[in-house]
Amino acid sequence: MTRIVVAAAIIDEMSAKLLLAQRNYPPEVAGLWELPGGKVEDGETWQAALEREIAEELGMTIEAGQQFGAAVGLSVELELVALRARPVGGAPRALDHAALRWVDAAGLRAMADAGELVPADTTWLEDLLELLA
Ligand code: DCP
Repeated sequence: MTRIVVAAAIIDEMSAKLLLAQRNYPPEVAGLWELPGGKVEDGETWQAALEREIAEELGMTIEAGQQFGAAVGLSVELELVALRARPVGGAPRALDHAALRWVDAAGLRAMADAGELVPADTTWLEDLLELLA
């Protein structure tokens, strides 16, 4: 059975900035930046899974919303989907990542152009730029 990995586009609406997280592992993607998230557990909604993963990895509370963009097949077993999210409590901390960064649309495009995003997440570039516009 396919397992779903959910990833969060956490957008601060006041500053129109998106939260990116720099991966520590595995070596192929270490140093690259992603929308943070993780695997959905059995019986969990996508939104609940994402809220749990973000609390664990970033120590912050979010409200997860609707899916946007296309789903990305990562392997035979894993499919990656992106959900919109709103920060509701706490400042993010890199508990599981190398670093965190808030980027505006120009910053996101510059990082994509420089090849600094995790490959799968580049699928959502145009959708993310629209969310930040
Ligand atoms: N992934 C991705 N883009 C994201 C989030 C995840 O391409 N924005 C990929 C990386 C992994 C898979 O999804 O191949 C699972 O992501 P996790 O961060 O959950 O991977 P872990 O290595 O942490 O898995 P585990 O939770 O089993 O340790």
